[in-house]
Amino acid sequence: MKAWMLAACAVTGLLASASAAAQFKNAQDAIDYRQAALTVMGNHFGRIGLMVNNKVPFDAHAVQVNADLVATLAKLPWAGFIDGSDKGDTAAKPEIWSQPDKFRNAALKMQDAVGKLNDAAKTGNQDAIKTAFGAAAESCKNCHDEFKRKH
Ligand code: ASC
Repeated sequence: MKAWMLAACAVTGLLASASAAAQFKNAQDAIDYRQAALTVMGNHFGRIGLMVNNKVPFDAHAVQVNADLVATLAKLPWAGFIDGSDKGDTAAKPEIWSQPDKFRNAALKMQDAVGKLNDAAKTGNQDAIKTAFGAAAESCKNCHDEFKRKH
């Protein structure tokens, strides 16, 4: 990628985050948004899980479609963790806001893991998909263990 492209992406990223809070009516709206994003992402991740765990027949094309969706959807939830949205109908722990670097790192790890799952999906190699799926699931679990309250 050319340097100017990276710069353009960085600026777009900054604008996306700068406008995030203004995009929500209130804290609950932001909570609803991030939960919706995580629900849809989990649904498509789960479809791959069914194949990886031999609950439904392996279909390389279905893995590709779902892994590509997951990689895109994984970018979404973070804009919903706005200041003040620790209060409301949420399982988000206060550590998300008191340890933002740690939370950001966990979020980036997940995005890296689902990016690798998407790479593996493109090869169609079942073993590579299985390994990458396991690592991605682990990144979900790690973040939930640290930052999501158990009901
Ligand atoms: C899913 C899903 C999660 C993760 C997690 C992996 O399919 O909805 O939250 O996987 O259970 O440990």
